Amino acid sequence: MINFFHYTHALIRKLPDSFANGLKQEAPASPIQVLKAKEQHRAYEQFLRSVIPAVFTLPADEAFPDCCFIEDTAVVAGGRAMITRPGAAERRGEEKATLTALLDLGIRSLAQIEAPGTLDGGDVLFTAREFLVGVSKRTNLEGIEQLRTFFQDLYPVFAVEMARGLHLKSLLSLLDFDTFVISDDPASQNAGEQVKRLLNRPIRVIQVPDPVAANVLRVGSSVLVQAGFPASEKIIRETLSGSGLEVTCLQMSELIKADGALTCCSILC
Ligand code: CIR
Repeated sequence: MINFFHYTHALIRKLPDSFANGLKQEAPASPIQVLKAKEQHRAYEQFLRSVIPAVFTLPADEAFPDCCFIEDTAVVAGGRAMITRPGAAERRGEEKATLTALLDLGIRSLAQIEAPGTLDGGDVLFTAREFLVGVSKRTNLEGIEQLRTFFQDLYPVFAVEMARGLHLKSLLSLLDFDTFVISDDPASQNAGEQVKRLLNRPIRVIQVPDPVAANVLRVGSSVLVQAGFPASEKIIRETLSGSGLEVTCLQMSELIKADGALTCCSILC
């Protein structure tokens, strides 16, 4: 438990030239600037390299504009990997490169979500004790059942109904053991209420005003937060004050336009 956030390996995948053609819930207010997106993604990679000993960068595949959102292609925990079957048909196939990379990392206990199951890694929040999995447009009950079966001897799986939002981790994320971040958005609050009911132990829920800021990435003693949301950043900094955890802010404006969050650009194990 004590080492939970101290990952030794990370997988990331380059941001492709075709990035602007990726899936979006809504057309962004201004067009995606791909070169800027690449810079932002490189800064993310640099951050990971500063806190994780072994970071492996997979090449982009131009046929998959969303391929940099590698989190959606596998769930890795307890030395095992569940390769996903992404909920968006356009993204099916991205997971093949992740499978090869995880085999190269020496992970031998692998399974794959089979049709009609679908599951995106962005819907899977691992707390070190259990999985919380969003039932979303991308992840269905069949996919969740397959995840549950694969990990049944290690971790329980709890399904969280999502009123709205792309992925569960766009509604809430983990700041520390038993400390979750949610936003003022009703869908995020609803997810937070369900998590409180599902987990039979006291948890702390921190609320921030900006929906995008509900997705933080905790690695070791660092917490990565979205730059550009000062009110949310202040709350997170105040929460962490005196904890020994260090906040790093990254500007990810171009990835946000493609519904990308901070957790979605890596698989950590
Ligand atoms: C998609 O719609 O699939 C991508 N444009 C964004 C995926 C973001 N993934 C994540 O937050 N886990």
